[in-house]
Amino acid sequence: MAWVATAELAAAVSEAGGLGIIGAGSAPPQVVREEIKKVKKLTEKPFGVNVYYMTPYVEELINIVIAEEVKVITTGAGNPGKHIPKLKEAGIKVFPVVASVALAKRLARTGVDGLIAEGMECGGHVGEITTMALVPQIVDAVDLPVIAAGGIYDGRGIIAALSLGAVGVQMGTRFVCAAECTVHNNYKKAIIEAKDRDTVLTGYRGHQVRVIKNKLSRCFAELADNNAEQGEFEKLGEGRLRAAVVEGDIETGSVMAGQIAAMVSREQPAREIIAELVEDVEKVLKYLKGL
Ligand code: TUI
Repeated sequence: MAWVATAELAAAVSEAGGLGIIGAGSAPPQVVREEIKKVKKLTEKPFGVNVYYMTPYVEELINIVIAEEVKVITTGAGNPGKHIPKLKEAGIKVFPVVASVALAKRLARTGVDGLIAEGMECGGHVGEITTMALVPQIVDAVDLPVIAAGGIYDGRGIIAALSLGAVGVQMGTRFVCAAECTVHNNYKKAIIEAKDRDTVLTGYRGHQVRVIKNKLSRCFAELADNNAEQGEFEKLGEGRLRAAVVEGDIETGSVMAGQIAAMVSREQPAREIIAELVEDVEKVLKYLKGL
């Protein structure tokens, strides 16, 4: 979660028993390095960094995670294949996010440690397949641990993911409303107030981004209706995530959130969210045994 998953949130999640991840997004490499240093001051637990492959800084970011001895990296929005040998040599666990079986199979041959199968219910940059359909296909296609992402809010979602063959889950949207998440309050409020049909896919074909509907998403829809060129989509989207996250511009900013935004009803500390998830999983298991 670029701009959203900062050091404070990553440290709080790791402290609470999860694996906190810093979202590098398209931030300048020096900013990411500072975030990494900040997490190290806040926790001794392992944490990860997500490298967004559409940033122009991929090479620098790879060198930074190696130099800072980050334990785990996840990758998104691209094929990290060429960097795997270098990362593995440095002893880093690598979990690329994949949205298709083809890329999962390709990356499985490169020595990655596992894959994150992300369905299109999630917020931000998405693929085309839902979590329910994608996870079992990837589980069957590779001999690696698979983590499910997209559309997971509570114990029901976690058990569903495990039933599909995943060994764990990645959650974003619910943690945007964690107390430790430093996004602008307007951003959290937009998620808390969202209803089931309030997110929409925006952007150029093949580069779809899920956001909460607003003036910006309507402008994107207009571009799509007019068959605009990719460059026009890029121009409209420039700086819009930062505007929403930092300035709280939720009307003309890009309020990235997944479809489970509708289930988020309040801000909670990360520790409370994780404790609630664990308790909820036990409850769902009991329910299933009673069927
Ligand atoms: O990366 C994400 N989600 C993100 S990154 C992000 S930052 C951003 N900032 C401004 C505008 C747009 C985005 C917001 N959300 N998720 C991981 C993800 N990766 N989802 C889908 C994929 C993916 C898609 C295609 C991974 C690989 C892929 O393959 C490309 C290829 O080369 O085969």
